[in-house]
Amino acid sequence: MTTQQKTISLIKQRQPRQVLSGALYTDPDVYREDLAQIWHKEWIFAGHTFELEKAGQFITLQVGDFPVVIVRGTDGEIRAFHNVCPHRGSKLCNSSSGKSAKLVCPYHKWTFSLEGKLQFAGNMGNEFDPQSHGLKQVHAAIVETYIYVCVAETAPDFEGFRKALTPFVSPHNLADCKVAFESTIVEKGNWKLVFENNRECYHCEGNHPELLNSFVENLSVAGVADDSDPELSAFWDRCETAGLPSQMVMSDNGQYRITRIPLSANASSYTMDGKPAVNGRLDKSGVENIGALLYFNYPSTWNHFLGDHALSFRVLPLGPGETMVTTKWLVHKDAVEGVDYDLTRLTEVWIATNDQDRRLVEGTHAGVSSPAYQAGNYSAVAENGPSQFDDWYCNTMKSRIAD
Ligand code: 3BY
Ligand code: FES
Ligand code: FE
Repeated sequence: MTTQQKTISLIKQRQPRQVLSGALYTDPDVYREDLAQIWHKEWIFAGHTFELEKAGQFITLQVGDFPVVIVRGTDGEIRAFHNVCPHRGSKLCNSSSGKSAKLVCPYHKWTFSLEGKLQFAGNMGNEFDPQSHGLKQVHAAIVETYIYVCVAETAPDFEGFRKALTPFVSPHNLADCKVAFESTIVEKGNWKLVFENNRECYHCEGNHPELLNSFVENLSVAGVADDSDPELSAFWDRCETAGLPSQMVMSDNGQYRITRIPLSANASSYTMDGKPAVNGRLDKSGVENIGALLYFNYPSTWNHFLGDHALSFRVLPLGPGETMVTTKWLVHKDAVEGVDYDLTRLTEVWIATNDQDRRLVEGTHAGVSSPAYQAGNYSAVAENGPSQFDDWYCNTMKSRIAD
């Protein structure tokens, strides 16, 4: 049986609302197919434009098998390249971010312009044509400071997502932001467990005391709310009247969802007391309590936009049982640490929450690795989110692997 046949037969065994079987989380062949059919084909969130403010600033990331570098050119354009030297294949940039006038390969010092052209290659003889040895470009697309990359030869449509997201995020003025703090953790669990965990708050009551100072579970989080909840409708109306699109939007295939949710009664931010962490506001709506605008885009990101700051989360798979989660706390670029915000106060809730989620994911990965694990069923009340994620995953894999 090929890895494709094995993967698709496991996927086809899944019943509606059933949790995935153990092999779908742990089998290295399934992981290979997850990379081939999803991570190597989809648009993946890489970072924010304001992390690459000046020419020569770069960030790197690993998209499955593909090392990628993203750099701002001297012409101001942001480009993504395969982070692989066309000489003998060395990785070009090894740090996760930096600034450099040229991209110089550490091995034999081939030197590339910020636009990817080979400008120097010593001792290559007269026949050698530098023009045909430039860096290989990777698709890049930007929406509201979010840089997405796609390592496939042909990238899927980005415009539908761009059109959906832009009106929601644009009032939050992310272009005026900076990264106040960034954390990267490695969770010893499959990437699908990380996203399933993110898609429900059934576990919040028992695990996230800090987050629950402000977060309240809401059906629209799961992407199943109709507008029959009068409190939610009133909240959406209030925000939309003030120029903040809020009512839930979900893509037809379930890959992305955008919605605004109210926070608990006296909270407007993810802090221990629920009060803002940052002086000043990102939005200009004038509405005091705008709750949290949430967006996820499978397979690589979920996000929260509050009145005073925003949070982006990036998920990258490192192996069948290892996933990297990078969190960025975004504040207005003029906000001064220690004056306009206290870094501990800004970050403590989600640092604690991420660590709690890491432990849940790791415990679940260990459990689903047991030969005794049998796939259970999601709650019809509290677990629509992870069930929706699994539907998207299974449907996407089915549509790409012929049987
Ligand atoms: O528990 C979590 O990871 C988060 C909280 C906000 C959305 N999600 C349910
Ligand atoms: Fe990059 Fe040789 S591998 S210069
Ligand atoms: Fe959680």
